[in-house]
Amino acid sequence: MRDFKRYINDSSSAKKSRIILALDVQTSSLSSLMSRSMRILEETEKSICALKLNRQLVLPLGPRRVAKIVKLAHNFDLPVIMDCKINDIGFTNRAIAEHYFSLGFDAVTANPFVGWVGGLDAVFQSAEEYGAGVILLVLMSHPGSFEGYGQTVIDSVNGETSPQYLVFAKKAMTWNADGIVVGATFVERLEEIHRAVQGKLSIYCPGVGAQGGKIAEAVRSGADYFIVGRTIYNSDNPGKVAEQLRATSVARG
Ligand code: BMP
Repeated sequence: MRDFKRYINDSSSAKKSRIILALDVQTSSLSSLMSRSMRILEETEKSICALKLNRQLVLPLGPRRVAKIVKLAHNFDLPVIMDCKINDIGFTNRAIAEHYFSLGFDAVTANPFVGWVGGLDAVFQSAEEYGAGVILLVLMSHPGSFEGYGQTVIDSVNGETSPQYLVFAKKAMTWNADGIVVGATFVERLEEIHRAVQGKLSIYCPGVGAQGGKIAEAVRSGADYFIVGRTIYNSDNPGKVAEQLRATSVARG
């Protein structure tokens, strides 16, 4: 059975890249959406270590075409993450996770706000059965993220207070998650979370480029992988931009 952490780590070493392509392209017709998505993946595959799909691609394309994109990525030895941010009761969560794993996805994202018992336990069980990964949202990249992930919470056992994102980072370690999502837009918080997880969890950072975050700063603050969409696929030359980002993602100092 495949281990997702090893799969993406090996891919990252082989490609010398920490860039994950977020293929969120939007076009006026379904056929151009498929061809453009495939073309951008082909143009960038040498510079990325994984592919991430979100629902703005999966909903219009449907399962059959999505499976083709997943297969193309696998032909390039790239793991594929479904960014479905699972967020429901366990019964529903399991069904969602199983549909994506059956299409060939190697990992899903999920929201720790729903908790473990009767919530995310089903996602982790399903992932284990399929040899897939689960990546948890710890601090999202948009400003409103602090309304939830940035709240100060009180521990019901010892009365200590801490930010919600640190509680989620600790839960992610307890639950043996395959990684956590932290916005590259908040480098000080990224550093704080990096210290808290002590290298035990890979940190996936969206928010560079279009959302204002910077790869070099986030690397210094403990980011392991960068999720990049618009900066790559909206450029005139996605292959060249992905290659520039790849070089920055692995540069020292
Ligand atoms: P872009 O580089 O175009 O901003 O894309 C970022 C991608 O990462 C999008 O698919 C978005 O849904 C996702 N994402 C994010 O931007 N912030 C988060 O906190 C979590 C995400 O999954």
